[in-house]
Amino acid sequence: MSNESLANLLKEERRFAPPADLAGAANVTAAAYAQASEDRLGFWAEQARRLTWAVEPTETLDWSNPPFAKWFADGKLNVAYNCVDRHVEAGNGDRVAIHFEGEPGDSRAITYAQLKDEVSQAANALLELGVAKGDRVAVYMPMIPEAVVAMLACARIGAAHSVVFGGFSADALASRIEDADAKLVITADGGYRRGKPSALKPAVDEALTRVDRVEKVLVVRRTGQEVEWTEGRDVWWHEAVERQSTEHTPEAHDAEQPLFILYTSGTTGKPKGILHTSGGYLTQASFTHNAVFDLKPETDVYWCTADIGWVTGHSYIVYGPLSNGATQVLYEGTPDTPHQGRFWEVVQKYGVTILYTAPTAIRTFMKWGDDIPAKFDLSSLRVLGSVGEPINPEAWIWYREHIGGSRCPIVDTWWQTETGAIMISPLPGVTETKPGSAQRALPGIAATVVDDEAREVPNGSGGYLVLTEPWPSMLRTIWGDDQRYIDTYWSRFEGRYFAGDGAKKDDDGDIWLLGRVDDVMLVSGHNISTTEVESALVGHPAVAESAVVGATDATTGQAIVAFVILRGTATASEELIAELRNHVGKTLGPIAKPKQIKVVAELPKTRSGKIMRRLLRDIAEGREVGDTTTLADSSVMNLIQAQLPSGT
Ligand code: 6R9
Repeated sequence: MSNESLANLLKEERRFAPPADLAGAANVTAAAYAQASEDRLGFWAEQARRLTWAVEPTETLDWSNPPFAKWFADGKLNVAYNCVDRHVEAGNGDRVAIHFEGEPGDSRAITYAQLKDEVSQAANALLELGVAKGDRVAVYMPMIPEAVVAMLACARIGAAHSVVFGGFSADALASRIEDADAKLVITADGGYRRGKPSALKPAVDEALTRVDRVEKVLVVRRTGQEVEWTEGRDVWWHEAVERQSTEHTPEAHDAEQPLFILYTSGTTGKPKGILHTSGGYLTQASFTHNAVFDLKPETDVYWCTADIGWVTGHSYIVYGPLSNGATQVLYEGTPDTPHQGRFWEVVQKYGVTILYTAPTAIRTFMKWGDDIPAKFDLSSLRVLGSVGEPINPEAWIWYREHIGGSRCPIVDTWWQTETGAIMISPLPGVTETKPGSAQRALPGIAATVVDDEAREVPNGSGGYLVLTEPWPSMLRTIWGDDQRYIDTYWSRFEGRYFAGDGAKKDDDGDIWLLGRVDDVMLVSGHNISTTEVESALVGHPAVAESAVVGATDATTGQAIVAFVILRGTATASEELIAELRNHVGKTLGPIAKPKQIKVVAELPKTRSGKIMRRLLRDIAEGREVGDTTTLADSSVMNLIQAQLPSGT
């Protein structure tokens, strides 16, 4: 994206100042940037004191063996104690930790005192089942409170959890169980999805025909559906956990005790087991959740719509919010069951004040129509967050107007499984926001954009996003493969962390994310980002969503092929396609005009809502479609192919 002719892409001029009342009472002010830039390690040492340590750390960062970091290494703490017990000890045991809303409409409120009892019981049960400190436990669960309890119980006893998306296949589950060498699997009979029970246990049974180190399977009864039972191996949660004592003394673990492994979906090759540890991870999860969402634990009702199988669920459902004593909503199901207003009904029911969701969801709501959220009372909302992909400016504006009542600041948060916590984001009481930009590295974080030769690019230019200093919640390695950790993240640019994302700095030095560098297109010698063409398309009133890929082309090297989903009111026609091509040409310049535009009903997405462009490239280039195991819905590819005339 070094090309001059594209330097003015995404000319987005709209600006939104933080609301005065929020700015006046914000948890974190502009002073934090200055403080952290003067003394970055001192700043993080201070943030670590948000937590309760059994042994206070005296050392902040050990970077003597880069890229292997140790943070707060001589400190000791218990992560579960920090997320649960200490709030009870501080007199907040009666505060609701989790408002659980099941898809069928069943609900349950769990206070911090109850959560403490349940986590303690689960910890006792894990110990009884033979799990010890240092072991790994696989968690394959629906979005129910027991999933949170299971993760915290592991943390409490010092076993690392490896959460695998409930939607992944037996194959994907087996390879992750094997790679982490998990001893126990925690699962459920099933969960509710799209109005019916969806089984989980059969995938575990099948996975365990392929791996032999798993000793026990702990099964939560959620749907009551029939399950196969392996005597001696399978244990019901309600039998093993509920009879345990509610007393369990949390042991103080080292700050660098492994907390969890989470596999990144990885578009190619073997999935990478990203390893996170305890003290640094919790420090940054807690700090960022407090700073970016401006959480006031006494009054806010927070809701992150992610699945716990995604890193967003780990850091912003479990560890960030609970370490901060938040009251939050946990929703089991899909946004359109039993109706397309389900999310807004939940916001209204619980008086949600902070909502954190993904661009893919926002674009879906746009497609469903403005009239749906308009039927609900959303006036409790005060901060809106976005994560997972670049948010197109038009989706950002829609989110602000139709969900945020044109009053809530939007925080577009850039981070990764590997970074563990938010890295680049506006602060809601400080930043004048720009639709489509994550803007600025948080206090204590160092990020920039470099060119091919690792030179920092000037404002107004694009290149590769890099992180230039270690940060507390950084991944410590790839589980079992230190060399791959070095090769993947620390070898492209000497001494810097290569995130794999393209980015641009605007004239103010604010950062705009442009998508994965593997997705960047090269058309007649020009680098063009998929994100920018997609945003131009979504900027047209007929388009709800789009995915753009570069397909091999004899004359131009790559040609831009766009897949679009139309808004409810629009119909496909040759005139519309021509109009969309011209619209992109006008917005971005003629070079960015898609050669082909294909109208489709769905796009292939991962469970966390990321578009899998690799699969669309296969279609655009007329190849057999590649590995679809991490797709949320594998039938989508057939649907797309069936919709397109053959040979296109
Ligand atoms: C948290 C999470 C990481 C990749 C990342 C980038 C994309 C996430 C983004 C964003 C633009 C944002 N991404 N947030 N791109 N703006 N606000 O998503 O982790 O699943 O590991 O994905 O997601 O491409 O590199 P993970």
